[in-house]
Amino acid sequence: MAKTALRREKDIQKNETPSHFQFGAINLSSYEAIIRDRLEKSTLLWESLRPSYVSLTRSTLYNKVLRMIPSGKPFLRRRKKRWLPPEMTTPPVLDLNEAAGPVEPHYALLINPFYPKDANASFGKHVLTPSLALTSFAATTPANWRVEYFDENLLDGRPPFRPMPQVVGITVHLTFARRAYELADWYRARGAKAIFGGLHVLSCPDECAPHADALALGDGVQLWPRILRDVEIGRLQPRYVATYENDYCDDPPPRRSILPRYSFLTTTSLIATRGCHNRCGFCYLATDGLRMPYRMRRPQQVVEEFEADNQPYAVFIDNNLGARRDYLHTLCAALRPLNKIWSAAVTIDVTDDPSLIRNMALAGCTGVFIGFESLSDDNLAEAHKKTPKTSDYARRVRMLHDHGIQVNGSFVLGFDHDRKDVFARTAEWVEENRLECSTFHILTPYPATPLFRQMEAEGRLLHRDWTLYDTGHAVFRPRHMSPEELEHGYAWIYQRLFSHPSIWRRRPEDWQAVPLYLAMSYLYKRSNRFWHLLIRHDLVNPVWKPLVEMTRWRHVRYRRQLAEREKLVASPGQVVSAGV
Ligand code: B12
Ligand code: SF4
Repeated sequence: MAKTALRREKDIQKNETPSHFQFGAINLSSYEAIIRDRLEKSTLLWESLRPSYVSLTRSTLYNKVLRMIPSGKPFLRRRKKRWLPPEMTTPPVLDLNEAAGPVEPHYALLINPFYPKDANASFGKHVLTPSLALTSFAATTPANWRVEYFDENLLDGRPPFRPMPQVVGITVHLTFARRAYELADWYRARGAKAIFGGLHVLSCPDECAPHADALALGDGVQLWPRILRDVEIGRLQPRYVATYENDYCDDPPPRRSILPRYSFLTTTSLIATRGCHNRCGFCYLATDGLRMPYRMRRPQQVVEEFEADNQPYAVFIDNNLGARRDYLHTLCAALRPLNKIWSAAVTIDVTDDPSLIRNMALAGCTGVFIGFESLSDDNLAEAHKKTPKTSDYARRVRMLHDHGIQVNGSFVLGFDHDRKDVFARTAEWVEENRLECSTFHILTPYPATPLFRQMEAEGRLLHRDWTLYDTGHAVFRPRHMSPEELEHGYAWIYQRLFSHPSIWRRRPEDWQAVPLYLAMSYLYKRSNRFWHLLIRHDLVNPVWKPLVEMTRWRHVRYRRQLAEREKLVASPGQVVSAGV
């Protein structure tokens, strides 16, 4: 029965209208198997279609039902092995026989270590915008120190060592902790002092300690000048601790001048707030020892940083820019005169306030990154995420689209209420609601979070190889499928969302916006064979720039129309927003 149904579906997708297909009135019995399979497994669509089930027109049948992704589809084919350029998987070699050169006093080298890229997702996301981990505290370097930045992910070979820096500052996340240790060991053996900071240092300090001369636990902006002063006087301590409870307005702007400008779509990673009003059990914000109350910078400080970096597009890397709506309103008012564009991560409840969405659009917001996490209310409740009902998500997405704001949806796969149909259902929902971009993560219990403790207590952790805790691997035993099935479904959903039919199905309704949308999508989603070349030859910014400028131009025109008329009539601008 199922085989016949699939064959019939193939017929229709090939546009071969079966002989007994009647225009208008449909012989439902011949399609019953397909319809039942798809409708029953997609409760969301079932609810919307049930009333018209008996009187389906041909186009409804084609568009809503036959094109729906069958729940078993992810598992029909074997997983394809994907080609990866070696420089995207393997870090540059550190020559152990390399002789030590003289150490240059008062020279600090800041390193973002290499991490292997996931071939399922876009390689482009790694060069959208830089992390602020190093530039934020680089701004506090005393004037008598020279500071340099080196990101191993920009494929310029191994970090510099001639002259040998007096201090090497390394940011450490769990996925690249091993590489950070290798780098630190190498530099220390040749006379440099290695300082570690970042999230992994906070969650696993004892693991990090043997590889570093000092650990910075918490806010580097407060600690870095202290550390350098102690190096100067020869009294470096093994641990430095700072909280995130200070007034955020006192922080200097990040030192973006040390970043290579052509290596990113934009160097303007902005941060206006820290913390989040939620405390989801799987989020890094729930890490033991990390207290990050919601703190905001003055909107004018943010505006000045945006202007000073002289880029048309900025990415807010805040955990949740929308946690305080009154603040976001004020920030939007301050950003509006700039005539620039930006994107930010917010929670979907920003749509509770339609005037806020309008103000975001008027201020240049072209894209939001939304952690929907799951389409199951049970999963969200168990993760302690305060969020509107999932049945209302579609209406809220529509509201953002109506204001020319693209939606990059982030979904976590492998929660305890996820069954094997989660992949097809999620992909179907993303396509049905025309999310321009989406990011998927396999549920990953980060060390020192409530989720980690729960998985550990239930004996469900498979290992502690942090390199694989990159949200692209199943590192725990899911409830309703095997780890292999979870990884298989994850690979399938990316493949599906990066496919030509899926990109086309999610195109904007306004045909004038389609060419730009397609150019952005193809560069971002289907160019993994070329990204390493663009990155290595500093072409990332030159290639993206015309598309960004066109987007900005369209958006400025749209905003003007939006401001003039109370009603929304104009066509939206398009830009790909960052997905992490
Ligand atoms: C920008 C970003 C990216 C960028 C760039 C990443 C990079 N490594 O270069 C891109 C898009 C490429 C990216 C990709 C990914 N990311 Co990301 N990313 C972020 C984001 C949004 C901002 C980072 C940032 O700039 N923070 C602001 C700075 C100022 O804070 P900070 O890093 O904590 O640094 C402060 C201190 O820790 C300290 N400090 C840090 N380093 C050092 C070093 C020294 C020497 C000292 C003294 C102090 C110090 O001082 C700083 C100032 O206080 C964060 C979320 C967030 N808002 O933080 C996620 C986040 C870091 N990413 C995360 C993840 C999971 C990923 C991915 C694995 C996701 C995926 N599947 O693709 C990938 C892989 C990248 C990787 N392996 O690191 C997680 C990490 C979770 C964890 N426990 O490790 C985070 C926290 C998001 C989340 N909510 O879960 N990401
Ligand atoms: S809403 Fe997002 S940033 Fe806030 S706690 Fe939950 S996962 Fe973390």
